[in-house]
Amino acid sequence: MKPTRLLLSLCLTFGLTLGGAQAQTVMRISIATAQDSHQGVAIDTFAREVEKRTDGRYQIKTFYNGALGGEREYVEAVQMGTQELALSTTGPIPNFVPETKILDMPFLFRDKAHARAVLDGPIGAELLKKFDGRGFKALGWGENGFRHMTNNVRAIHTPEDLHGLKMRTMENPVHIRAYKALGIIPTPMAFPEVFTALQQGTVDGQENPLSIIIAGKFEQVQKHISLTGHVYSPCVWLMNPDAYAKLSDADKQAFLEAAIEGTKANRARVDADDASGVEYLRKGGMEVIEDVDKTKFIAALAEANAYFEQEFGADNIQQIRDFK
Ligand code: EAX
Repeated sequence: MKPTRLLLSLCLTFGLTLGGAQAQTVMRISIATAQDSHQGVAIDTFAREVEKRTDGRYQIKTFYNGALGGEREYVEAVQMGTQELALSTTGPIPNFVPETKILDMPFLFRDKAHARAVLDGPIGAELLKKFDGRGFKALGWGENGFRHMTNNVRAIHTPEDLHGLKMRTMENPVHIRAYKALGIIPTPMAFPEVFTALQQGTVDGQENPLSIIIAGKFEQVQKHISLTGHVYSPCVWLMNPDAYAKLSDADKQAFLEAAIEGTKANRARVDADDASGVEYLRKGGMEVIEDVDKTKFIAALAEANAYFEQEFGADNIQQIRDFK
């Protein structure tokens, strides 16, 4: 029996298919790194969990390697509503939600356990609320990892070894101020351009977690890495607030839980990369400096830290440092 025009128009109006099943809503999420990475496994898990937890009402199309632009571009797209979801590091986030800048301070976190506890606790929850009203619904925190210095000029043992190096940085004002204090010549650049810039010598080096260095195959274009661990880099799950508001309460919960599952997979991959990364990069031909005296780097940042205490509040910084 041919469906009547009325039946067809009712289906189109209410998003129903002729079989009666509800039509699927397709959303997009993107990252700047490869699918085979700690961020790739995060969004793949998220996509799978959303579809499972919404009984297929939502399909999440995943995009990798900056296919939808660098982090700043796709974060803007989520804010404008031309893209529903993103997983971004806090690199470009200070341009949208300045309150998060405190998280980007060098040597703020003792280790990953400390950073994860802060982000998963009341301090992290309070910062997620700061995204409201700024054009985002922040679904939760993820992880990029502790950042390390790589370059093609010299092995980095002390801050003095950094003097004069032209290093790519994220477009992050906290990082840029800190790295200048270390004597670096910072060159802010979107991540998709970094490999070529290193290959062509436009910059001497860059800084990123082992997970990024491995996924980005930087051992092919960088000779030296020093495990400075100078900054802990969070990720954040972002959703366009109008897209979030349209979800039923049950589906809102499904998206929040999917982000939690995505972060579990993300953090597990960071732990795996941290465990195997040094040997992997050595085998890939990099000189790895593991015994970095961090106290010298912290001392060289004294002036920058004094500025950060003024900007973020010494008490707020201490509250994070003391969090157990
Ligand atoms: O997701 O831009 C960066 O350096 C970030 O750490 C990351 O690689 C992009």
